[in-house]
Amino acid sequence: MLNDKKVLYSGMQATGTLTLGNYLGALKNWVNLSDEYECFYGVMDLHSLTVRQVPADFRKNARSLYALYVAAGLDPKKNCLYYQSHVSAHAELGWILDCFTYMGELNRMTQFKDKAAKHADNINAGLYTYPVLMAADILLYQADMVPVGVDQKQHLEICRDIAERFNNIYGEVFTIPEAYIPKAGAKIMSLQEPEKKMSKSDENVNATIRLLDDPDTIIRKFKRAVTDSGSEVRYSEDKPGVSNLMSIYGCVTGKTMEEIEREFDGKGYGDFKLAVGETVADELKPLQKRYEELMADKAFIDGCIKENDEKARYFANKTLRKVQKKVGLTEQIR
Ligand code: ATP
Ligand code: LTN
Repeated sequence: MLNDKKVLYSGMQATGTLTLGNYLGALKNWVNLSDEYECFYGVMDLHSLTVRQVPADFRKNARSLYALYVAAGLDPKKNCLYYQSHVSAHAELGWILDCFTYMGELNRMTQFKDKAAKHADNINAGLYTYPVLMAADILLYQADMVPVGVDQKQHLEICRDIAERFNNIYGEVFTIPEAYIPKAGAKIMSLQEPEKKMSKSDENVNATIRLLDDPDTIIRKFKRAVTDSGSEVRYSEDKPGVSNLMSIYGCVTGKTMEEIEREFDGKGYGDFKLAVGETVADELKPLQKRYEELMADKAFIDGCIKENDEKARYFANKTLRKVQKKVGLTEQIR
């Protein structure tokens, strides 16, 4: 790298407007880590194609995702924020790594099983090899660390296995990355079915808080959130609904579960849900304002994308060339 900072890599799919889960599990931590590391954050548009997309909506979602990265506090002059599909090395290394990944390994991936069950009419090969493309993303930039929510842990493990296998054959080509999974917020659950993770492609509007929801909508959704029997605000396994709301509140305010229990001692679910709603709405206000400004400034966003795509290409191609050479592909005659 250009300096001695360690490298951080992460990204999200452009499959819909980000949820509070994406924010608390990933984006907020990215911002906190962005000074300390040399950071690359991708708009993972190739991964998004594993589920059928409507082209016009998909383009809008990708752009909106890019603007949300910036609005959340990632400075595009310091962090490399780019589109995955604009760097062809991802697909190229993805193919090579496919040849170093066993079907037995991919058969164990729980995300594949979940998505295959959800999209039974479109169980495509991309969905199956999704983790290999993800490994290529990370390994191209020689990332030391990958901040993600807990649902991505298994993908990080297979990425490490592929990298180690490759290094064992060809020498130290890839840096072996570590997952960074936050202690709080790593798995925010649906507001309607608290046993399921909050997911941006959920069709039930009341199940997710979107980062672009207005304050009234946010408060209304929290008021309607499914809670458990009883009326006590207490963190426990048998109270998944309330515990999820407490995790959200804790993540945003920095308070511990005990502090929250004390704060709402003797108060009912109604007061608690209202407090969570108001706190989340306030947290998101500055991000939403910045987002509107950015979406109105086409030239600025276009300039950032162009500059960062080039930077990403430079680093990614360096690794790709090395890999091509190692496996014995012949160099192009220039
Ligand atoms: P989709 O519904 O399309 O599968 P998603 O909401 O699961 O999307 P991803 O793009 O797969 O979002 O994930 C982006 C990042 O957000 C990842 O780091 C992932 O671990 C994290 N993340 C997603 N959902 C949650 C959640 N409910 N809680 C915490 N982190 C999450
Ligand atoms: N699979 C990830 C998105 C993703 C990613 C990556 C995250 C694609 N490539 C590389 C970290 C590093 C998800 O969040 N669903």
